[in-house]
Amino acid sequence: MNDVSGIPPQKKKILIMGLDQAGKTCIAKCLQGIKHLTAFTITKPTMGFNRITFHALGSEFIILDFSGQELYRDHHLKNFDRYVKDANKFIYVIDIQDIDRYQLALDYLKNIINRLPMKEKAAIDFSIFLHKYDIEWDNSSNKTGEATIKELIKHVKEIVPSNISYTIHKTSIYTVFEKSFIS
Ligand SMILES: Nc1nc2c(ncn2[C@@H]2O[C@H](COP(=O)(O)OP(=O)(O)OP(=O)(O)O)[C@@H](O)[C@H]2O)c(=O)[nH]1
Ligand SMILES: [Mg+2]
Repeated sequence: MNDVSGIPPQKKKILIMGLDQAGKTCIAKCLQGIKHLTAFTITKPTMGFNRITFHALGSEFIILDFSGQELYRDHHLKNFDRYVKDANKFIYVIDIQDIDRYQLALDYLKNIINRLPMKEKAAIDFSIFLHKYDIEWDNSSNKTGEATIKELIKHVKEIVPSNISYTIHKTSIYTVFEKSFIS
């Protein structure tokens, strides 16, 4: 479909992966510009994956929001080259409050990277979200908490090969509402 200028809108494909409960569906909603609180409090686990299409900034965005449940992880990995084909952005989400499952999250990341085709390895915009980095969590985190995150980042850097360019972000859905607070 053409836009008013006659130029076909650019399609941008974004993949979001990570373990179950990491916050991927909430992040997908943030990316769509959804900001009503119930969208983040009433969530149910994704089955398989959600395919979300929306238009913004003159582009058509397609988000593939994958379930992180164990039941689906192998299937996603087996079909990963098909899903990731022509993707512009890949977001891997780690729940930083789920310390007990850091290793599992790192193993899954490693498996995904191993299956990344050469073309996408070179071209994809790759981000790792250290998610649920809520203000309260940040404020309450003691030196041990900070050290744990530093260790996690160190492991992420060991896993992602140097030929992939990537960025690491501290994220929280609560920052979406930050500007609405009066005092
Ligand atoms: N504290 C906190 N909770 C969050 C944040 N983002 C999401 N959550 C909560 O985390 C839970 C899981 O969120 P989802 O977005 O459904 O998680 P998911 O990664 O899509 O999970 P699956 O679909 O099972 O793979 C929900 O109860 C959310 O409200 C965040 O930034 N901070
Ligand atoms: Mg989900």
